[in-house]
Amino acid sequence: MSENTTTQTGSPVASDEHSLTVGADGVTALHDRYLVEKLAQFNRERIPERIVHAKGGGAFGEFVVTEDVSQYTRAAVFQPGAKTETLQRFSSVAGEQGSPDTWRDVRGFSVKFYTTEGNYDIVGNNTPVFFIRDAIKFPDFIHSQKRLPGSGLRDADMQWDFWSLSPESAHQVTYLMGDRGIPLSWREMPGFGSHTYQWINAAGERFWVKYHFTSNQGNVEIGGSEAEIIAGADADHYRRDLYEAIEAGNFPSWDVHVQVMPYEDAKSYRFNPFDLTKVWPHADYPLIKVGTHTLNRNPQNFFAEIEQAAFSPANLVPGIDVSPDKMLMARVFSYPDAQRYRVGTNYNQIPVNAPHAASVHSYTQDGAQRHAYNAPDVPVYAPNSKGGPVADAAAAGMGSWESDGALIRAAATLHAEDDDFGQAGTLYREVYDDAAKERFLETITGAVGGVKSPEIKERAIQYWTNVDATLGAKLRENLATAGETANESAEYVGVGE
Ligand code: HDE
Repeated sequence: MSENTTTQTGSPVASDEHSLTVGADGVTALHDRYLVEKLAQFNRERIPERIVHAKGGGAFGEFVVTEDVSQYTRAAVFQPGAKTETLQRFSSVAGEQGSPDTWRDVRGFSVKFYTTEGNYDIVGNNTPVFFIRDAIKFPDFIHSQKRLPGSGLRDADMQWDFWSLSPESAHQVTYLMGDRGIPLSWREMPGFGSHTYQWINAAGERFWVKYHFTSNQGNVEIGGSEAEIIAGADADHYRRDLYEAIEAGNFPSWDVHVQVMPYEDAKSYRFNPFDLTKVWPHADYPLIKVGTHTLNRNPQNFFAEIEQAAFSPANLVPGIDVSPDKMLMARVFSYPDAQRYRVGTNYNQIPVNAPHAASVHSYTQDGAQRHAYNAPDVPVYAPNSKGGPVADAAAAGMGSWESDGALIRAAATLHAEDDDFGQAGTLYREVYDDAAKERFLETITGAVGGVKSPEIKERAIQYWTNVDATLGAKLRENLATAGETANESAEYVGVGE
């Protein structure tokens, strides 16, 4: 037998079909407390969607360490044989909550590890690089990829104006306009931590690392026209694919690798290793396997467990720290700030965000929606002589780096081979085969073809000429012959972060 419907405070209610009225046809009584509660709760069902990465999906899983990387990090989550519960969320960047999954875009790849030393989050993407290298440009970048203030429409001119005036974007845009821009599913794409992070071993030695998640389902991509059909037929294609695969017991997995750079190499490496627009070629720093991450459990409640999931690069554990990447340092502020606004001050007490295997002892207290609290005899201040929790630098296992100088606003130091277009050109020339190059040209012809301003269009052609002169010439030729038709067939790029 099913249970009685109740109010939020647990008392049985009379009807889910009829409001309380004066006679069958009369006015509605305001003291129909259940009707009022039901409508009021309904009005408050939505929380602000994420400003970026609004559309997504996710699942729970397990990370198992199969190798020994203990010479690089003391983090418990990466010690040989360790098994850790995880939550992963995938997302598109620029589209809103209901936007089609298969719009061309970068995909978010966030993993929360519920480790014995506290939660550790890797909040990355399916590409190893990013569009910009200084956080101060991020809001402008995102504005240019979202919607015009007047019409509320996406706009190719804004996108290409920003990109062509921000040459550091070339490498990421080359990934985005390439096959990587539309995976067939979240299961069939790779993930990257993208930034350089710091690992610290038990002896206190420091290393720079980059994370790579290699899909055991392979990387499968689809073309623009197939993606458009799927977008129309099933806007939730990725979300459905992941959910159904897991329901069917077909658990997707990724092998987790790191590239490890000795601490001292950073100073003289040919690319600035803290520049998020650059990769470290594998020939310089090969992939070292760590373990395997498997998703094996669907959420029971999408809102409670996925929408309210709060990922942050600030969620670090002993033996892992950030690096001097200007983007990363700003993200450490931005994500918890976003969660306090989006979910609420005490968002870390919601079950999906609370640590599982570690316990919380802190001097923070109160605030909206507080659930957890200290025992009454725990002092509310530190330092104290009453046996309250004590901070311990050794236990925190923090990283560090040497830094000195006056406060200035300047670009980071260029290393020997740093330039904006070099690695983009290498990706296009050496990684893309002939067929991929053809598809790439077709995609950028459609995308640049959508630009109305001749000045911005010319700058966009120059941008691709800087990536590769032959590519630029072909694009110019295509746009000239396509003429007006290029405008009509412009591919919409749902690109963002
Ligand atoms: Fe994000 N980003 N981001 N980002 N990002 C957010 O956090 C931000 C960046 C990424 O599954 C927001 O909770 C700034 C790089 C993912 O819930 C926000 C900067 C990379 C997700 C935010 C960046 C990412 C986000 C939106 C420039 C890949 C989804 C709401 C410094 C390496 C996480 C929220 C999830 C989400 C800010 C750049 C990936 C606003 C300021 C680089 C996967 O806080």
